[in-house]
Amino acid sequence: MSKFPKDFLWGGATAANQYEGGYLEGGKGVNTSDVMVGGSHTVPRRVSWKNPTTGETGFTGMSFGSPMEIPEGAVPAVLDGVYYPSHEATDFYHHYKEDIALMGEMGFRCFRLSMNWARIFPNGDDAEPNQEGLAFYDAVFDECKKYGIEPLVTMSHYETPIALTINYGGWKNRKLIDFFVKYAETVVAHYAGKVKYWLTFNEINCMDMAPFMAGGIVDDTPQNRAQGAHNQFVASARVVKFAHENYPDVKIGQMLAFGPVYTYTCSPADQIKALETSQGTLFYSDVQTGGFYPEYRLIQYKEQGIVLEDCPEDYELIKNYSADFLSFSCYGSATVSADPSVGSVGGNISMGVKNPYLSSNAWGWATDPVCLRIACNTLYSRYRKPVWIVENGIGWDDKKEADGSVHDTYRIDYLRQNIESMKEAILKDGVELMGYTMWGCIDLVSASTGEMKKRYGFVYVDKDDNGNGTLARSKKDSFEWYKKVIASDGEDLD
Ligand code: BGP
Repeated sequence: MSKFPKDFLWGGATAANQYEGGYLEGGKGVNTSDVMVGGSHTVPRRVSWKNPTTGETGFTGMSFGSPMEIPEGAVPAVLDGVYYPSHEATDFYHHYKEDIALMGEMGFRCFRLSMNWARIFPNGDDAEPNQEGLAFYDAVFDECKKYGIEPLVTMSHYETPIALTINYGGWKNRKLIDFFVKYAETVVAHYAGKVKYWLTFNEINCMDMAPFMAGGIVDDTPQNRAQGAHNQFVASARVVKFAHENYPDVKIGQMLAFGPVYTYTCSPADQIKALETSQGTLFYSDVQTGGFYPEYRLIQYKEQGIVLEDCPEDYELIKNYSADFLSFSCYGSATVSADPSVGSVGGNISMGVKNPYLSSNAWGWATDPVCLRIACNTLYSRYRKPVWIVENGIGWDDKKEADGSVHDTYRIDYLRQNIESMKEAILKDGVELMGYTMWGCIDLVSASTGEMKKRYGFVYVDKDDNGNGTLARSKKDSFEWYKKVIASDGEDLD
């Protein structure tokens, strides 16, 4: 048998902060992604700030090797005359009918999108939700239903209402737990019957690399990262509890940024390096999906003098209400070396050394088609819970021809090999894999660089890095190819 299961959830993935646009429309508040300007693969993205008393303005890095430093008295802020890629993004807000129709045409069974927290609770701590925001997603889910598309909804994908950063310090503050849980309970209840699958935080382990993106935290210290992660774990567990007690059909999943870790050589020192690097990621799934705080992390906290603001009930919640399934993004593997002279190269969030067996795209992300099988096995065997690949794909500076076509053979080749790898995970290894949503199915803004030219989609969107373009949609060659893949349940990959 060379087919995927009939109920396999084929589809694509997006995120509000990179796709939706509609900045301040329909009562939406400002969020952390709204203050991020664009960069490139050599220039890191920055955050704009303003001192409300003196009027002074400026820009700062936001991790990924460019530390966040905002002067005393200043706060992250949207500045006049500055271009912010997320404000319009690729305008799903006004194109959702057209886009969902294209997804329907490809035969999508699932569409992963995120809900913009500040569209529902504009300041994060509002007493009542914004009805216009709720109505927007109602319309989106109704549209999905027309095509038989199951939504998979991330509650927070790299955005936090900016007022929660300014007034509370972001996720380092335990008060955020209550605000998030209120938001989550509101949307789970409101969309009951329309949305079955939810993810609480996108790539929760990004807290260790970019806490402003992951948790609206400006003062980036090991203590604040640890507290921010802890607070998100507790919030996730409370959401699982709420869903289990009130909406037994609803499933709440974890979302982890994951890539198998390879050793550069077979030296024992490299194996230890790989073990420790893996622990850095698996800590997040051990807690959220496994339900336990692993000893290796607690020992580290002790050594670093990190003391969590917690209470015994936190650990009871974490243990009793772990995630129903484990979803993850996987763009490739990371290769590590214990020898600093080997040098490092950038990768998807995590750094690694160059693997001589793998090729990379223009942004230096190594592509490793077989690693999905390894990733599925590692995560499934560790927790014995269903897994779901909710991001995978290849960023490319696609060229649109005069007739609107895009010949993205490289994308088809990449996806074919990745799909073969998943197929082996299911058919040879028996992994319970729920679905596959390719990242950025309709072109959108890059999270790491803010660029438009790092495109992932089956559908090209006419927009450039400076915000110019008609936003017209056109099908790439991969569109028809993916349609055929889905229609044949993954059998026809030619
Ligand atoms: C993941 C994020 C996404 C997405 C993707 C591709 O880490 O969850 O938001 O953007 O990576 O990254 P990029 O957009 O930087 O190419």
